[in-house]
Amino acid sequence: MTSKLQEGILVGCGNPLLDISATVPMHFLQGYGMKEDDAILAEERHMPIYRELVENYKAEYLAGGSVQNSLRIAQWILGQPKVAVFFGCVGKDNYADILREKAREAGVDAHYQVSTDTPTGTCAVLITGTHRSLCANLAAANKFTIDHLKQPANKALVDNALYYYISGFFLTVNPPSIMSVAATANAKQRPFLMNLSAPFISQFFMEPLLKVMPYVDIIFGNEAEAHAFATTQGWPADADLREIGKRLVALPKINSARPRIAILTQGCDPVLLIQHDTVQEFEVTRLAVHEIVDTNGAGDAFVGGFLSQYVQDKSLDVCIRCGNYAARHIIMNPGCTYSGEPDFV
Ligand code: 26A
Repeated sequence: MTSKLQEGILVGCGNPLLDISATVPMHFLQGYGMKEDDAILAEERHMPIYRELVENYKAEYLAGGSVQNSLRIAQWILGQPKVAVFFGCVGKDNYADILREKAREAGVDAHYQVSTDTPTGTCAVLITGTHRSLCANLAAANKFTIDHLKQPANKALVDNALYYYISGFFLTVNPPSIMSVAATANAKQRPFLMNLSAPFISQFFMEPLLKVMPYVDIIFGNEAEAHAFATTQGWPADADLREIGKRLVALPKINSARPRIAILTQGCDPVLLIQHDTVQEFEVTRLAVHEIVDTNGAGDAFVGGFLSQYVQDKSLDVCIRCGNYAARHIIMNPGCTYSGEPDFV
């Protein structure tokens, strides 16, 4: 438990998704043209996956959606409800009720837009050993509109926050909302944090990503996402993660008084913190294979742990240590869920 923070100090926008998670054989992935440790948007040909997981693979239902995961984890560590506010769009159905309840239990102040004609989004989580592959059917999540953020009560929440976090995933849904939150953050000189989220975001949504990048104070990503960004930008093919990080922080920035920071994770290899042209490494304590339940949500949990300290104005090394702590915990639990009380010190 921490000292009292302002309610709603942290605002996030994203896709509220219910995860449908199961362990599957490799041929199941291959049958759908999917790769291990990837994340994609569902196309028509992927639609049977969800029913198959439930009928043939004893699927579990878990609260998901990348930003909402991060905020739930931040709340778990903070132990004070309603520090984090979440915006996203759900349907009017049982899945939305589950997400709402899980957000509430965690202490996240979720303000969902509700689509009456589209079901709540789902994400198939295909577990193969220590890998996970995600296939999101955004459904109602894709119906989010900027009007929701313009409603007076929600606008007040955005205006009053001191920290903002939006995933790259949300670029597939509503770039104008992202630009509007980024502009608010910039006008008030408050940090705006973003995530590269998945290789396909850099591959197919580079244009809106580059539009928002000048507003991004902290960019998160893993090695595959950073490499996808570098490749799409045409950066040298032999650029390693350190070099990519340095180039990410050097991209144009509106508020040049606060230089961009990049934080790049690489599974059980050290986390890289890149500021200016310096790179610092943070060791990750490696889990034994038998301790791993699944790696779904590990990246989100890292960000959640980071945010829980960042909103308390802790130093970056404490933030990153807490990110590693949270990711480790989530890997030892199904999906992006936690058990017991946090014991981060
Ligand atoms: C736009 N896409 C593809 C997505 C997602 C997503 N969250 C938002 N948008 N694809 C997968 N996820 C979520 O990522 C978490 C693991 O990092 C899943 O719901 C899962 O909980």
